[in-house]
Amino acid sequence: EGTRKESRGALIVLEGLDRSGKSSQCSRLVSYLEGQGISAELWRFPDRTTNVGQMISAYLSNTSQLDDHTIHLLFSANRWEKRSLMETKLKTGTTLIVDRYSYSGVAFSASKGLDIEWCKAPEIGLLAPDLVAYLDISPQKAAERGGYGDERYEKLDFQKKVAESYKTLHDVSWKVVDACQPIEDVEKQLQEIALDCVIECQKGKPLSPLLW
Ligand code: FDM
Ligand code: MG
Repeated sequence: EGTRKESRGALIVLEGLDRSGKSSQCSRLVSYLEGQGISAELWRFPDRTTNVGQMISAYLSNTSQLDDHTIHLLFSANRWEKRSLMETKLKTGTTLIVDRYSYSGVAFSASKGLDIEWCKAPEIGLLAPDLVAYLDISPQKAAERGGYGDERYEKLDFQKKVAESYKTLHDVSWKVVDACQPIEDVEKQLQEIALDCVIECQKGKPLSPLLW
């Protein structure tokens, strides 16, 4: 009835280097949650389907060149343009499993030498994740997995810088998962921490803005 507060969904973000297994773990996690009767959707940033996303995609595939600040703000704009839909989904009870978010935005741009505080500024006021799971793998191990594509940033030297930038962003609330374990073990750990998070949100943990 009208007075009963529906429980909200959780905003769960997976971060990590390229080839850390984020994308496959995100889809496995969505299937798992759905199997538990939890409404869940897979999201990813950049979201290449929007106009801004197409500009980002062209930049990543090296078909366009953009100033480092400009592309940083486009990545941020790509999150801002999805913010209100994100809030609606969460408030109507859908859990979002998000493949990369603001932390990728800051880690990748800071790795090019941009001031880290400048990088964080446009992210302020986006929705704060309820959980950040970091799939931890060394840049060397990730590179050994093969499968780096031809996109900008998919190079060992740059990934080493990104790994260092992620380290400066880590805070105690992050759940660090060893991404070098067998894929099923990584999956199990993510299921446990995600389910705990979903339950916490169902119990009324408030949705809050990202503040850093
Ligand atoms: N990336 C991703 C950024 O540089 N900033 C961002 O804000 C985001 C979300 O884009 F190299 C980088 C990270 C990666 C590239 O991401 C494309 P996917 O996950 O490989 O599509
Ligand atoms: Mg990639």
